[in-house]
Amino acid sequence: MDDTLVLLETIGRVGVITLNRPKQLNALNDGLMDALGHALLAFDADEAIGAIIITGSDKAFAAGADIAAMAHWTYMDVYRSDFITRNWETICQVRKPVIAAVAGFAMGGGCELALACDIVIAADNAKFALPEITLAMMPGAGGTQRLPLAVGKAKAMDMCLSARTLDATEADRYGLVSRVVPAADLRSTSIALATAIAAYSLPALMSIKESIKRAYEGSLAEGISFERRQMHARFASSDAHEGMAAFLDKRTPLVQHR
Ligand code: DAK
Repeated sequence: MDDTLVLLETIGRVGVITLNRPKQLNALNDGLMDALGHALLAFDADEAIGAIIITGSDKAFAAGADIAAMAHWTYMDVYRSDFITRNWETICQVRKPVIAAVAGFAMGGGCELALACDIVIAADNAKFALPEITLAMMPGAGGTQRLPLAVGKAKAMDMCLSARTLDATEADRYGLVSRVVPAADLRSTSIALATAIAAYSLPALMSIKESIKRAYEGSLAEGISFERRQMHARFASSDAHEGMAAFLDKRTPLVQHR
């Protein structure tokens, strides 16, 4: 495992995980998701940790799944390897509170990662989108299920079907984030919040988290399973391969509706 892909800090009872692929705007690939999952499980198992923060850089929380990695995958590749399910959802096993501290771009899989966290603190420069449709792809890490729960069907449809980007203020108004802070205060606010949470009784925190998740996750598993297979099928689409190739070539995709 490449342990440079996430940076780890312990601040009192708070574990901080910083996504660290700056040149790719923290685009999420298997290596990064393996490292993130490993770090999450380690902090979750650590008796001295009461809350966890996931953050990125000033410019990007994460700009989505790594398009360069996915561009040549086929349906058989992603179906047989169970892409995403295999190693991207470790965060769902974490019992301690997880805070996403988001500055800059939270696009695609990055937005989905934030949605999978328990609390989202947004810097005032944060941007949220599920722009997979521009690649003839679709959200595949829970976005079509968790986004409507967060913002409602109408806003979720708007974001997923039109690739609309929300700024931090809109994301706050729609309920996608918990609060917005000046970018310069993102780290200190997130650490202060995590520290306050981590001072409370851990079993009580875990019980509350588990109960709130129960409020909506009953049907979520089924929805995500359905979404995953739909997303895998995107790799059978020539438009999707053209969309990803066009992004990498920095040109407009030629959409043929196939
Ligand atoms: N993947 C790979 N590289 C990326 C990337 C990405 N998602 N986003 C940015 N980069 C790279 C760029 O290619 C560029 O690399 P170089 O050209 O320097 O080598 C570098 O990061 C800097 O990006 P830009 O030059 O584009 O920076 P800008 O500030 O001009 O623009 C941007 C920032 C975030 C607006 C832009 O980079 C952008 O539009 N990025 C793509 C955003 C996007 O479409 N994200 C969604 C990706 S699809 C699945 C589950 C989940 C998913 C898929 C499948 N399954 C269950 C199967 C999720 C899919 C997605 O997330």
